[in-house]
Amino acid sequence: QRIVVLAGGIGGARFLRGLKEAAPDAEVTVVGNTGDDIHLFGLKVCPDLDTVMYTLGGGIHEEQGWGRADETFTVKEELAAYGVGPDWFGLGDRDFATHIVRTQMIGAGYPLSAVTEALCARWRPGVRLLPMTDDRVETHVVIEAEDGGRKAVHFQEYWVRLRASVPAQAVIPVGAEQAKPAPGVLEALSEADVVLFPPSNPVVSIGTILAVPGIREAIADAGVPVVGLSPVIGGAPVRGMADRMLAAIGVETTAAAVAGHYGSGLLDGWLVDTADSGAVAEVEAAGIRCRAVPLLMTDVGAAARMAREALGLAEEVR
Ligand code: GDP
Ligand code: FO1
Ligand code: CA
Repeated sequence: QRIVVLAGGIGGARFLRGLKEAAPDAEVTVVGNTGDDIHLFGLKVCPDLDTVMYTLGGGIHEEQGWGRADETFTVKEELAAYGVGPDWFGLGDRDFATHIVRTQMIGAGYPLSAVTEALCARWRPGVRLLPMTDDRVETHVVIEAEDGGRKAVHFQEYWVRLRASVPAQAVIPVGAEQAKPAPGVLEALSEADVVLFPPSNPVVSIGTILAVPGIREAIADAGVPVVGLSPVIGGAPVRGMADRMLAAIGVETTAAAVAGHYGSGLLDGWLVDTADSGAVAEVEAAGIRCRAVPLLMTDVGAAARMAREALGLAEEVR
């Protein structure tokens, strides 16, 4: 079975770990979000690709959900001693090595997809990890400026420096319109037996991937079941700032509203948490098959049960 998963960082990665347990013989291709990528200290950092790679490869900081286990911060301290910022983004020493290898290869002319494959030769995530595009796409968030006007900041500045403490007025995937899907993305979608949307951020993870021209069309053209899992439980994201991002695009923070945002033109099936069983009828009325099952990824076993439910729902709608 060939499964394609559109993934952000933590929500995507933890789901994928469950999917690998639930479908050990499946050939899984992950299309990863690169809109969160940021250039710091001359290095290219790809948080969502790295979160997937480290989580599936056994290098992740488990509690934090991003970055490396057993991390140290000597380089960060030395940069601070030079007064070289930004000081609000925490890059650890082990993680720095990844960004150095990546930046060096890109400087030598390799596209991000080839670089990601090279990094995965070490981590062996057990899935084919593709960036959504080799082109530069950067998610920016429009917020109120000090002078009362508007300004756009990088998504990482909005989330990590500002902790999403101010409302987002708009979310813009800068460069997405001109971006091309990375090699292998459209091919994987055309050969897929099922497409899954893990409980990733619907705006700045899956929404950004879908903003790359050709990807949404390839999903529809594949003609196979498309099943998603809600990242929203009981009217709030399980973690992160999805509520702020959804408000910026005028979508309510409910499991049903997220399904409606994707729409029946894209989604065939949708899983909501048992706490949201009241939303099942509303989602089904919108033409999307819906089931309420436990959706908290408390451990790999729980994530595997979610993956089995998603694959089961895919068979129901096939
Ligand atoms: P990010 O790039 O690290 O923000 O990760 P993703 O975009 O892949 O996933 C973020 C989303 O995952 C957030 O909106 C969370 O609500 C959701 N999420 C995290 N943990 C869980 C969980 O255990 N269950 C569900 N249903 N959603 C989760
Ligand atoms: N998230 C934070 O909240 N603070 C950080 O200092 C931080 C550093 C960081 C470094 C590498 C990396 O791969 C991820 C990192 N993250 C950090 C997570 C990241 O900003 C976000 O959680 C995702 O991009 C949100 O989708
Ligand atoms: Ca992300």
